[in-house]
Amino acid sequence: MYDFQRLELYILSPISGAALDNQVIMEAKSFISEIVYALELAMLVGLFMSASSMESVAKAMQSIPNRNLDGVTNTELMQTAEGLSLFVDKLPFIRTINGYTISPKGTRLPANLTIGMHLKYWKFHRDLPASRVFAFGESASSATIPGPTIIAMSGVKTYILWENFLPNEHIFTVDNTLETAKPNAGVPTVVHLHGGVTEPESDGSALAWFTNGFRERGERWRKAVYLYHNAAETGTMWYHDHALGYTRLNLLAGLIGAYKIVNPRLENEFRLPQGEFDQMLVVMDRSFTKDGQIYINSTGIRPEIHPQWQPEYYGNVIVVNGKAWPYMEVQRRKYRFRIINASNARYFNF
Ligand SMILES: [Cu+2]
Repeated sequence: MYDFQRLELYILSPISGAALDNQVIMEAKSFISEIVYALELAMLVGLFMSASSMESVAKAMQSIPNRNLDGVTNTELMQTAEGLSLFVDKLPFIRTINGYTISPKGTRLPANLTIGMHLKYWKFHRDLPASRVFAFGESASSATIPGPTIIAMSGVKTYILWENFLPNEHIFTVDNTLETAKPNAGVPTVVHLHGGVTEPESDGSALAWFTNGFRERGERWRKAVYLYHNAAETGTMWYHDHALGYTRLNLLAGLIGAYKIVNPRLENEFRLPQGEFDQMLVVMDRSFTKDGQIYINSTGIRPEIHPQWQPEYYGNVIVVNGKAWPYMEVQRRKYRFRIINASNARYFNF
């Protein structure tokens, strides 16, 4: 637990000319130690939330009229959020998958990865029943929220077969009056690498969606195995679903994961923390019903036009690396934090 209010922000020089990279160093004093966080912002907009500012969010949420939202009230959602003790779950270190291989001679070579999208149950908090989610992973049992962090090597290609194992029915209400992907059955998905410099046929066009087993495909679908050139020198990015009309729901369900391009020469030059000290923080807000399910109001703000459409989503529980209000044990040394705001609409303050 740190008092993030005391963070100070310093801008270091960008490590490359690429617009994707801004190196930011934040210096923080905690009751344990003085630690330095390095934050790499990759086209990410938003600030991040402190433990102490969560109370003010809770108060602001309470001022929202307590409409009857398809049987679930804001009071119930707030009670669920307030019932969760802060800092009881340990911050998970998201599993990493290398997007490259190393030959016996030490040459870095392209890797072929297979990552699926699975329905599973996920514990967001010690005291919350498991929630139904959609999650990225190599199998349903290993799938996580967020999905595995892919570590790509600058200049070395990564091939990924993205597979859809999702059920016929979505876990949220789909508004079919909107312009959406319209398969006969199943949940349409397609993966976009946010911040990537990617060839069009691998870029996750909203119209390149596909359902379970590629049974149905959108008009822009071209191929199953996506190619990432990893042309940037370094970068912190994220991958997420991008299917037409489904993106907000599929991300809310959990189809989010981090992706970083590394360049050992540059990172060594700047002596940046590596391994467990190079920590990805994927931040997202979610509301939960008392039985632990992710909640989105499906009554629509203009139900006479679009019965389920909600333009934005604000949840009242802050989730980092898949756990609500986690804590992190740190050593007395430098850490690098790569913070991704994967919320729909919420911005964060330190
Ligand atoms: Cu994006």
